Amino acid sequence: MLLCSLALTLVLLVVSGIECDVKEVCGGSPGIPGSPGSHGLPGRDGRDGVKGDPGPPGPMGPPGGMPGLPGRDGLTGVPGAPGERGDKGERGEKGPPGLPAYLDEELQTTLHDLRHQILQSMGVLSLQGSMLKVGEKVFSTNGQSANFDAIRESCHKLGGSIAVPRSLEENEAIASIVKKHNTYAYLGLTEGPTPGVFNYLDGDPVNYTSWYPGEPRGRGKEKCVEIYKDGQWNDKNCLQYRLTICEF
Ligand code: MAN
Ligand code: CA
Repeated sequence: MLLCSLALTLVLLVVSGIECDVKEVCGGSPGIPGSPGSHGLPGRDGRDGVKGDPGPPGPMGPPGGMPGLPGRDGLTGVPGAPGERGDKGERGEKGPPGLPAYLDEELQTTLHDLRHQILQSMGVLSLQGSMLKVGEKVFSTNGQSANFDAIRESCHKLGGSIAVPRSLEENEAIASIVKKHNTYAYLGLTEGPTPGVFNYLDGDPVNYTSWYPGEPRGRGKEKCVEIYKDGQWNDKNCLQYRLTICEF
């Protein structure tokens, strides 16, 4: 107890800064806190706050405003179907008179070029054995065999006709093709109403023949003519398969 009072007095003395003699005193326990004081006066206004977010859009206004401006043009549509062909126009006016052909340089150049190209083509075809030229005629085969009517038809479709020799030279040319293909060929000749009398297909009577000895001997029963490898002819029925040789 003595120690306690001494200590307290010392503390009090040091806190108050007053020097005094140490006395032997001891206090009681602390009392209960007093009630809070009344509220102070309101403080001054604070500074302005930061600006708030924009509010939601307002409700639509009443009708009756001016109509808006027209919108922009739409995209271009897909093209329509082509129209029907128009009527043929009238014939144009006659042009000015042209140059005589022999003075027309462009025409002469074209003719020269065409002649050259035709000769080139014929040279190649001859070398390949695809055509055989005799005078004005050209003989050619596709290497296929067929009956007389079929051969006539295929030659006609190509703008030619079934080969028929009208001279020894032409006969030899056709015979050389027959020899090469080792197949007899029909010729462009048929027997007329008179047995043993043969005509070209245009009806003209034949003026060159190369009958095998003893032929024709079909006497109306063999209306077509075949040519052998040696160039001699035999009258024959028209339904055999013989080499197609055309002339142009
Ligand atoms: C067969 C046929 C006839 C031909 C005689 C010749 O019968 O080819 O066309 O005249 O042979 O013997
Ligand atoms: Ca015969």
